[in-house]
This record gives sequence, C-alpha cells and structure tokens, in this order.
Amino acid sequence: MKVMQRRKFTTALACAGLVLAWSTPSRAQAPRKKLVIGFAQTGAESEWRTANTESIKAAAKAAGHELKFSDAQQKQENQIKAIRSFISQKVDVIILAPLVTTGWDTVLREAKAAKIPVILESRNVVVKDPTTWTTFVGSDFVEEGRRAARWLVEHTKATQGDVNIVELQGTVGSDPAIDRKKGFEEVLKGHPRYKIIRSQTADFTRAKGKEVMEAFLKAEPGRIKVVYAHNDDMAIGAIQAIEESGLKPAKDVLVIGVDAVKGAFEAMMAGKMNVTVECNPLLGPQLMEAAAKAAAGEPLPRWIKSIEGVFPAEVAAKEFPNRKY
Ligand code: GZL
Repeated sequence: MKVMQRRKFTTALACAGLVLAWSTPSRAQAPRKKLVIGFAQTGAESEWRTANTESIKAAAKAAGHELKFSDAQQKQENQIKAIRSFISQKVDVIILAPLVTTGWDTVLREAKAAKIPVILESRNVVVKDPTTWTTFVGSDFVEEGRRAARWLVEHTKATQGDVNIVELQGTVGSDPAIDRKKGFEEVLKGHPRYKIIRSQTADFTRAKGKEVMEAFLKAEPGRIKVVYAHNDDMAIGAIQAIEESGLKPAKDVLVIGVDAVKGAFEAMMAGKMNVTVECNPLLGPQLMEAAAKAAAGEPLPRWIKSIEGVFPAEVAAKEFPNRKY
C-alpha cells in the first residue's frame, strides 16, 4: 500500500475510532455527578410550553439533578434576574428559554465570566459574543414555516384565483415568530397568488389568537381563505372566532397551526383544523445529556436539532393515541 494511501487509511481509521468513542458511551464512563441546574423558563403561555416545562422537570428528577426553576411570566427582565440569581448561587449549568432573541449580551457575559455554561432551549438568541452560550437545543423554525406553506400550496393547487391569508404571529421578537414567518414567506415567494393580507402578533396565546382573528374577520369580510398561526394555541383561538362569525373553520377558512399539541389533534378530529406542523417540546432528556457534557467540559454541537413531522387532519385520529403532549 503506497505511503499516502496508508496514511489516509490510518487517518480514516483514527477518525472512525474517534466518532465511535464520542457516540458510544464507554462502559468505564464515570457516573454523571449530581448537578445543580438553573432553568429560566419563559412562562406558561401555551400547551407547548407546559409540556416543555414538564419534560425538563421530569428529566432533571430522573437524572438526580437539582433544578432551580424560574417562570418569567413572559418578561425578559425576569429571566435576566433569574440568571443573575443562578450565577450568585454558583449553579453548575444554566438552561435558558430566551423569550426574545436580543438583549442577552450583558447577562450571558456575566455567566461566562462566572464559568457557568449556558444551554439555550426552545428558542435561540442573537448576541455579539456567541461563545457566551454552549449549545441550542430546539427546532428549525424556518423549516417549520416552509412546511406550513408547502402543505398550503399542495392542498390548494386545484383552486383558482388569489388565496388570501391572515397570519397570527408569535411573540414579537422571538426566534420562532421571526423564523416561522421567514420560512412561510420564502416558499410563497414562488406562488404569487398566495397573499398575506393581514399579519399581527397574538403572542402565542389562545385568548389573543381569538381576539386578533375577530378583528381580521371584521376588517376583511368574506376575503379570508386561510389563517396561518405560528402555534396551535393561537389557531384554536382563531377557530373560535371563525365559528362565532358564522363561518366554518377548516372549510370556509383553512386553519394551519404549528406545534402538534393535543388540542390541535382534537380540533382536527372535530373537523375544525386542517394541519399542524410538529415542534417537539419534549426536550428534557436531550437537555440533561447536554448539561452533563457541558458541566464536564465535554464538546457539544452548537445545535441539537429536534426531529419533527407534519400532521394533516386525515391522520389525526390514527396518530392521536401516540401523542405524548
Ligand atoms: C418553540 C417555542 C414556541 C412554541 C409556542 O420552540 O418556543 O413557544 O411554538 C411556545 O407554542 O409558546
């Protein structure tokens, strides 16, 4: 075997060994030590968020870690206060579900100075110094937006004329709201008859989803063909508004949501919703694995991405028994 070939072969063998070592927990691996983890959650704005909190609490308990939990009630300043408190308590790891993408530079620098790794979950941030956070555990929101638009184009290709869409956006400035809008619009760019005629935040909640949809229906009588909601809670609120206006949800107005929570499956089984794009909240086990590696100073990927699907109404009844959130 020529020297170069042998060298390549040896290198390949070494790399294969490395990958295997990283991905196959060695028998001799020391048991993970008990961690003290500070978790700054956004609040309890949706079914998704409730399932997310439950998953993380259960996984921390199962791993034998102490979880210091803070509910920010949808206020970024409360999350910043919680992070500062975790730093003063010298926790081992901080998990942050950042309400919005900006405003984190100073406090994340403080965590870095205190040598406490920060793991982002469910939403990402935009900061000057990306080394102030270790990894993001969560979904590809742009792809979720693309999937919603692809379903709509495929599902309405037999119709004629303009397809007027109203959009219920998530929390202003949040990663999922920005990126689900971006992905949806990216796909529709190639289909000019699809027009977003109204778009407004309803803050990921059912109550605001209903309120904003009522206003859209009053402002655009008889024109709205589709409502695209950045989460199922707002879609369910919109369904109530559509019904109270005398129209049939999922028939007169197509209803598209994101998350794939149980409420969406129930609405689809009742014939009131057309499709939901999955966004997995059950991130607890992945987060505990990442926390243990971060605390041990082991390498982590910058993004631990969730694997997700799309669930149209036709499969809702069959899939519903399998749903875990
Ligand atoms: C997504 C998460 C979003 C959900 C909403 O990772 O941040 O926030 O889609 C939740 O239901 O309120």
